Amino acid sequence: MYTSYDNSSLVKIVTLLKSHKSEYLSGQDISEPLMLSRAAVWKHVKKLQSLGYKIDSRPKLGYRLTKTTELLLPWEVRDGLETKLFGKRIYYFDTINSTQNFAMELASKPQENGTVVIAEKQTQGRGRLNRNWISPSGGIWMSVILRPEFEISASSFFPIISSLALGIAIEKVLKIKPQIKWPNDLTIDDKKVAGILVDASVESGRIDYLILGVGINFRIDVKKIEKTIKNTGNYYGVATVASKYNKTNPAQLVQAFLLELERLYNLFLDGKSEYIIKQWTKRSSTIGKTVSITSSHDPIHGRAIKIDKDGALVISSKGKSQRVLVGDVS
Ligand code: BT5
Repeated sequence: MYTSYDNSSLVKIVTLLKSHKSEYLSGQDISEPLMLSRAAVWKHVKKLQSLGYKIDSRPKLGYRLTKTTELLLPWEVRDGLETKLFGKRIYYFDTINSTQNFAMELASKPQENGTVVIAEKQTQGRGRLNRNWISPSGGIWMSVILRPEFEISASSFFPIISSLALGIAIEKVLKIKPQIKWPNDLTIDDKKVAGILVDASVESGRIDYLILGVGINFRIDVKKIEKTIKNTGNYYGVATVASKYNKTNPAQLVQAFLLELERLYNLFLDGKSEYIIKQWTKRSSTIGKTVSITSSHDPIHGRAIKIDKDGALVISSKGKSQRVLVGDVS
């Protein structure tokens, strides 16, 4: 595991190499200011290379960083992150069962408000309703801890904020416009490109914490995942946001998402949910369509009219309108 508050020699070496991108730094140039032995510098450089940094190392010249890593290492996500709260602390794993589980262990501590947990791969990624979320490397699998000051009833609006934030971030960074399928799936060409899950802990009628889980198929093998999940609940095809030729670094998308999430979250706290609903509706593929909603109750068929201030979908069916808070839309 790596964290954003590690200030290890490894991080110091990356920072130094980044600030001298056009020139070689000798072993001594690095070892002296950081008070390391040259052997230690060499060991750290090897480690950085194994983490995906391309570092050119020449016998008489020294070391030069030619390409940064694609891994979502915490110091890479922090580098250029413009948020005030979200992502101040980041925990990173190569492999974990589920980022939601780890986030849950941290969530009761006040200093973890806004903390982000990221993994390269999950072995037991979770979807809603105990479904599985397939999480191979190449995706962005992350959880955000929030200790919100709003009422419990407002927590059902949080997936709306999150899906809108992710839609806007994907559009900004990748120049493609995903649609939002109620309640919180992001789709491209009607196939699922990202899923959102909110776990809440409530104590004596107040929200203790929320954990927002976001799974984004960033650069994954679509066919491989489709084969695995063809017969699972809420399956309707898989998409990926970046093709293998797209050079966008996933850290850029994480940064844009956290910034947008923070902006919308603050707007929500300021009572601007009407604005959020309007923006969400513009991107929604659900509103205005005839839909079927399946949940633990009887299926509902009708026309999706709007979402209300609680994030519930309002369906008009046989002349009556009905609010739905949970379910899958088809
Ligand atoms: C979701 O559930 O869409 C919520 C997914 C949340 C995943 C994140 S990853 C980080 C964090 N840590 C976790 O353990 N989870 C969160 P739901 O709407 O129930 O959709 C689940 C269904 O989506 C499955 O039954 C499959 O049909 C399909 N599915 C599974 N993996 C997928 C993938 N990678 N891409 C597209 N569809 C997938």
